[in-house]
Amino acid sequence: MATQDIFNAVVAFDEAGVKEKTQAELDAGTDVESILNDGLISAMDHVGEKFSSGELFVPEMLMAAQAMKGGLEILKPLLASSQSSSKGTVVIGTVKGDLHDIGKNLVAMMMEGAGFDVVDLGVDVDSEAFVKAASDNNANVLALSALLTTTMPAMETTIKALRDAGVSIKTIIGGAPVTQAFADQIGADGYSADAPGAVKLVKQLVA
Ligand code: B12
Repeated sequence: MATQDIFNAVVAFDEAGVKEKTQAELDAGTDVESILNDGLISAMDHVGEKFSSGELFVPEMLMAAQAMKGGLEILKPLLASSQSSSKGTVVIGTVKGDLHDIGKNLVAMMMEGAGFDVVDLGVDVDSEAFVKAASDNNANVLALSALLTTTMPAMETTIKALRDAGVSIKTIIGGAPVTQAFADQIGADGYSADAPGAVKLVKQLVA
């Protein structure tokens, strides 16, 4: 099975190999969904499981995600035209006052890898911008990241702003200082401590 070669290249953090094998597979006539699901996404699921069990760490997850992105770049135009692959839309960003984006980027990459459309608003995003993007994109989930205890209150402000604006959307939060208890306290729909967990959470919320 040649999609196994793509899987193996992602797991080996070999971005050039992923690109080359993805293109070769397309040229050979393999359908886009098989390349995405059996090659790229299953490899990221595998990496996520290894991370959860403590066999791989954040740098390896980032390298795998980067390698996978190489394949996604090649598939993206074809996926956009088929329109059947999107599992939903996620708006993501780091909250107002906070410039940390490594974890947020990792969550965004893994969401893309899992087949979601991701609208990444970047860092230092105020609640008005989150509300506008959630509404404009008719998004299913809003994902908020914060790495500073001083910026965590901006998550609550954003969730309140969504309610006040009457935008119906699931909210998830994360980042090193964030906890499930805090998520419960501010009325977020979900919390995860890591990127693979964030993907699982979103899959449950949009199911
Ligand atoms: C790298 C870093 C920086 C870099 C950020 C670069 C960048 N482009 O992101 C720079 C140097 C810019 C920086 C600046 C500052 N930092 Co800093 N920084 C860090 C550091 C060392 C690593 C963060 C990181 O990237 N971790 C790796 C990623 C992969 O992990 P992660 O972000 O936690 O993300 C994972 C999960 O949390 C989760 N996740 C993340 N987001 C989301 C979102 C959702 C929805 C979900 C479900 C899950 C999820 O999934 C991710 C992947 O598994 C941390 C220490 C630490 N160990 O956390 C301090 C740390 C966060 N920084 C800290 C501080 C104090 C600052 C500064 C105030 C320092 C200063 N005096 O200027 C400034 C603030 C700037 C600002 N306004 O934001 C403190 C925060 C203390 C606190 N409790 O508030 C920390 C904890 C360091 C410390 N021990 O004191 N920092």
